[in-house]
Order: sequence, then structure tokens, then C-alpha cells
Amino acid sequence: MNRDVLYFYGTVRLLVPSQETLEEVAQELSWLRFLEGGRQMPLDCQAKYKIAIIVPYRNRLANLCSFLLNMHPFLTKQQLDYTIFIIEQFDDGLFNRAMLMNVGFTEALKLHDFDCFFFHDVDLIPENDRNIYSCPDQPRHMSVAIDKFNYRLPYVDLFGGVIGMSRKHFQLVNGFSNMFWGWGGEDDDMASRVKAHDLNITRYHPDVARYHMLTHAQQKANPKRYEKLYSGRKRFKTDGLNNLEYRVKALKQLPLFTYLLVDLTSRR
Ligand code: BGN
Repeated sequence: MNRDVLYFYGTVRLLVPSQETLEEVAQELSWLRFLEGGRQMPLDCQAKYKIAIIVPYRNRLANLCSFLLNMHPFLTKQQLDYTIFIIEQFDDGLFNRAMLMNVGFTEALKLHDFDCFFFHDVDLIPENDRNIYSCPDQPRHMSVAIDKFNYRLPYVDLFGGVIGMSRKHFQLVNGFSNMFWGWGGEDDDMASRVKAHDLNITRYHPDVARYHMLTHAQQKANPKRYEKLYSGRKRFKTDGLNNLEYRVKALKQLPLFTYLLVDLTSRR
């Protein structure tokens, strides 16, 4: 491998796929050698940790193409052993981002013994190559400065967009709540879980933790999110990884990612 790749320059250029198809993106990334299911590892050293990137998904192919085209070179350069998981919600009812991430965590661990997890929105692309996706000691909020929010953190407890957590800490807090259907609040509930377990949300400097948000249609907000959030604490022990129910409709090791199609309807 060319040693030049080890220099981190700061700002990285956003790559735009010439066509929004997975085949085209795979073609544009053909200079990378993937293992099965979108896994990468350094060729000339042994990575310290195994990392899973968990992406909840439904019906955003254009975003997914940009995400893959940008993330693979970005993460490869950091010499990580990582696997991208795309977890698609099968039904067309309200989207449950948090539950999809719980499913991603659970299913990923059936495939490899991952040390840590990055829960990653498909519409967020890192803009700075010094934003290192290493396993965090404490839960790490990654998407600190997003262009859509003028590169400012909207509120100090925000724990959405992109977060990183060790397997141990994610299990300790019982994962995310499964009860947030529709947009909003599930990330705030996770912030409460983290704090209730005496963990600290950590962040890189906002000059480094910068992200571009891709455009897409807005999701329907969850009218019950305030209620669920304020009563959340009572459910930390009973609502999460330990009462997760779903059905896997498809599991495929594709060239650029491991794909899971899951039915969440059983819980409504
Ligand atoms: C907040 C949302 C988060 C979202 C951020 C950033 C809620 C809960 C009611 C207090 N929280 O308002 O889920 O990530 O905005 O968009 O809606």
C-alpha cells in the first residue's frame, strides 16, 4: 500500500456517484479489495478492533450510493477492520430507526465478534479525514457539526446522527428503546440511558467532527415522542435489546455491505 495514504489532510472532497446504482458505485470502488459483505481490513497490519457500521435504511437509494462511495475510501484510509451493515425496514409503516439499530447490533454479532459499533444515518457524510472511527472508551457522539445546522451543535445533549459505542456499553444500556415509531426522540432516549448508567457522551472537536447532510424527503414525526421520552427511564431495563422481536426476511453478503431486510411489524 502506498504510504501516502497515511497522511490525513483535513477536509475531504465529497464524491458524487456518476449514476445512482449500486453496480455503478461498486465499479467506482473497484480499486478497493473487499472481503465478503462489505468488510475491509488493512493489508499490511493487524487492526486492533473489529468495527461494525450499522445503517438503518428504507427507500433512500440515492443517499445510500453516496454514502457507500464516500465511506469506503474514508474508512479504508483509517486502516480499520470494519463491516458496513445496511438494515432495511421491510414494511412501509412508521420507520423505527432505533429498533433497526438494535437488530443490526444483534445480527452483526452473529457474524463476527465486533468490539464496537457506529450507528450511522445514511444521509451523513464526514467532511474531515481526521475524524477517526476508532473504538471509543466512552460513548462518542460523532456528528457534532453538521452543515445543515450551520456546523453548530443544536443542543448539548444531542446524541443522534452518528454515534459510536463499545459492545459492552451498548449491552449495558440495553441498546435503544424499541418504542419510537416515526421521527424523533429515540436518540434523546439513548442519551438518557447513557447518563443513567454513569457513562459520558464524548465528542471530537467541532472543526474535525464535521458532516455534510445529503438531501431527502422528511420523515413523519412521531407525535408520541415527548411522552415516550419523558417516561423512558422506567423502561430502560425492559425495553431494548432484551425484548427485541423481529423477523429477518433476507440476509445477503453483498460486495459493498451486509444487507438485512427485517420485518418489525410483529411489535405493533
Ligand atoms: C430533536 C429530536 C431528535 C433529533 C434532533 C436533531 C425530539 C424529542 C423531543 C424533545 N428530539 O428535537 O430526535 O435528532 O432534534 O434533529 O424530537
